[in-house]
Amino acid sequence: MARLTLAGMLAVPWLLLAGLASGDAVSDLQDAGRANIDAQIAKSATCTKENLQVRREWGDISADEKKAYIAAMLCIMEKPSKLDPVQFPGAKSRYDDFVVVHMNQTMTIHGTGNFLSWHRYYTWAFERVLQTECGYNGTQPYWDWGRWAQDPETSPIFDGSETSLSGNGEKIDHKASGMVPAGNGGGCVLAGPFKDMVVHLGPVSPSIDPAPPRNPRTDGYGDNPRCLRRDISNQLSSKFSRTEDIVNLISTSPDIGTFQTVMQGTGGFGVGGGGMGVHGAGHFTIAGDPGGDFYTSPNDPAFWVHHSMIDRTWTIWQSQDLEARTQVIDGGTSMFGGGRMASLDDLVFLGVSAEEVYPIKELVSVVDGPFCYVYE
Ligand SMILES: [Cu+2]
Repeated sequence: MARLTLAGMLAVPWLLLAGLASGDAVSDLQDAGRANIDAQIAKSATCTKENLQVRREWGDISADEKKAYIAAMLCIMEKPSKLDPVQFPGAKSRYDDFVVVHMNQTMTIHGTGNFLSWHRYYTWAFERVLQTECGYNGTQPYWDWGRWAQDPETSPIFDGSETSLSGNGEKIDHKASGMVPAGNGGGCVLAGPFKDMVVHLGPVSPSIDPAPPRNPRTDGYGDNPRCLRRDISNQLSSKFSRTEDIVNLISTSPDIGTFQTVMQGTGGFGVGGGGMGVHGAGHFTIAGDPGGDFYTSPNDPAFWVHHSMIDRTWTIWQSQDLEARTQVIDGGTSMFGGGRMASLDDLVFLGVSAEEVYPIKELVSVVDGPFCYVYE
């Protein structure tokens, strides 16, 4: 706690300076680190200026680009699953394959040393499947939480229009669920491209009132067809994922352990506490079912813009000092402890979502290993 309070105090003069500069303070940090990434590209044998992909914010891409991304997602929701239907009867589509791999590994990829690298590879694998199996020509967009923190419901991501990722759920009478406040929706998503989406897997760890129907199987892999529900509001985003929260996270985390812990939330919702962290704030701003379910959250189509922003934030943090901040991880191998410390040589498996298995050390740079992309 003392360290976080101190970090908060150190951030104050920085924020005052940032406030005077034009533009977004997170983008300023991104721009400041870009030369370091460009220098790395110049030395790379696999990632060059020619094959470099650029990921952009949802609000900064054109209507046609948004529609192409949405169409590719709808396309992989139509492609058959590659998983065994006896073992995973609820996995109906290629999209569901990604949900299953996350469900399978939930306990060993959160609050662990591989959290950031695992989700980087996972988001990249999803982007690649959109490109290779559904002819998508674009890249994975991201959701800049700070840009829309005061009113996510009217953001171009969640405004319910045909160029959004669908909007809030229908407003229903409901209560808070654990740490998740009752938002402005709670019911089925009724507008936008994903209004007819059918969720099959889970729930496993739902955090929405009323609770979704139970899965026919205790492991959540059974078929449990239901609507997509959301419960969006600004209650968390306006407190925990503002631009200044992101800047604070990036500029006051001296090491990877601090960075990933503060990002994932350290509890302590008062002044100086880590609160929900930008990771939890993003997930529980979407909320609902499956968005608020720790295991099945990737089943909400907005998962990917959120995790792309997680990855962007990590990339910006790394780019401030690439030498010291690339080949470093911290943490164990199990969420509940009891495992050993994670190692850069630990392998990341994504089952049928990605054929290649990489050690973490090849997944820590956005311009090395399988990756060749930057954020703008
Ligand atoms: Cu996850």
